[in-house]
Amino acid sequence: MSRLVVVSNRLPLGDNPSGGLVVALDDALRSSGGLWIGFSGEPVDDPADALIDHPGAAFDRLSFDLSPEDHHNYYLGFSNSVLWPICHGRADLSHLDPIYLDGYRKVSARIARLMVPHLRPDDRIWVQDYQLFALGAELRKLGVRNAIGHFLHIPFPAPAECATLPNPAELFDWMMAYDLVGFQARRDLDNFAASGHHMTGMEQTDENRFALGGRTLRAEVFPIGIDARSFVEEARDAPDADRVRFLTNARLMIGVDRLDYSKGIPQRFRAFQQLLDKIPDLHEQISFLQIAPPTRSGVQAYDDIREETEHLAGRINGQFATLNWTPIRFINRPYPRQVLAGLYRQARIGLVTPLADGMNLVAKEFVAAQDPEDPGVLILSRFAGAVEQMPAALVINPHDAHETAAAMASAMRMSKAERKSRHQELLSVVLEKDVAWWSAAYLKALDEEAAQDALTE
Ligand code: GDG
Repeated sequence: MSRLVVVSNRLPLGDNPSGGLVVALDDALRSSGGLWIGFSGEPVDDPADALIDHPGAAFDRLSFDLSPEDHHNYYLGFSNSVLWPICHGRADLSHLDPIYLDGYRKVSARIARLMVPHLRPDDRIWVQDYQLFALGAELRKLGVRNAIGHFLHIPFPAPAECATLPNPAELFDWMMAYDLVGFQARRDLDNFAASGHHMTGMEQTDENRFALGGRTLRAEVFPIGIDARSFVEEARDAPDADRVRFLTNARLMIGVDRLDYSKGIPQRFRAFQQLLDKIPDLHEQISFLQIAPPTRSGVQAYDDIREETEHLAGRINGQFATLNWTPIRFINRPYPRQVLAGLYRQARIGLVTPLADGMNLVAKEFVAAQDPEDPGVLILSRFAGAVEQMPAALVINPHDAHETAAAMASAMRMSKAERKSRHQELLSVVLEKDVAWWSAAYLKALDEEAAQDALTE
């Protein structure tokens, strides 16, 4: 079997794999003997002009360094202050600075150059996410003819959003360098087709085939899953000591998100306020725990969202708290995975209300963690990619505080029979379409493209 080479922005360097994606790719890399390439993690003043080997894992790992300037322009700049906001429908938060785009192109070209000496002719290369859109094109420029695939973990922008990029046509040139492009949801594939046609005249020649400038591309939906079976066990075995304790009979409502403006945290705080305003009977009966570890500090929009959410939580607590009850616990710190699993299981409501999200793994983790005999209720935004697979959740528009508050109230009142039947439906998809299914389905499609290329050469 040919070797799998995974390239992602960050190289997982811990001894044990953690997180669904890392576990899945770890499995895939072990089974075909593989190589994972990614950023070493901290910018350095004098970056090595070669990839650095990290022995000690079941597969090979090579990292690249970034200078502080490259890290600023490519990662904080173009990746997280241009592509991230625009792909999440927040062009108003983007910073269009030509230095960022130059930095992105430069780093992509450098990674490609450093990779080439390590590649074998029959390697399959799988590039992850928006930080590396341009890598395939840079590898092609250097004569790499291997099968190269890309998977986008975040939403693909619709035409109106795409038009706010500084280089919409170049984005499609980058994409066309791949043999296979994977998206999280049907919505993203449709946006890709519409935006590509609008910006560049890209033609859709078949349901999953696109043509532009003499190149063809297969694009398809592969919804990412979680390591569901291990999550079920982790939740079942989570220590009792790590639970939330209440002085009243309150039920727990939980949200777990990176502190990011795409996750709709202020909107859900306002919906909770609406609930407490409208239904005083629920005072002391529901307590909202929001875990939101900060990310990407140094990007202004992230500092702003922290301030806004802290302010809102303080105001709501000030208005409604009693001696025995704090309506919102807002914690800006990460917790170990097993603690989260136990908290999900304890919760009556899982709140997943992003304004835009590629998939959202928390929705799937919450479902996997429930006790099937007495499950909690998932409230899910219609803007999470997960909604395409999980319509049995209570689906809401996160901009609508009234609708979200009504869903919270109905989850509190929902009969056990209805909770069980919704949960059964959700759990079956989470178990069936898990992360191993995702990587296997993607790699099978990439292999098919590689075989077809070999025939036409
Ligand atoms: C991107 C896309 C897509 C969160 N807090 C803690 C913690 N987490 C874990 C969650 C979950 C993961 O982080 C977050 O995954 P999401 O899918 O919710 O969101 P993004 O980070 O934005 O991920 C997204 C994903 O890529 C995969 O393709 O689904 O749409 O935006 O696993 O549990 N984990 C621990 N402590 C925390 O405090 N241990």
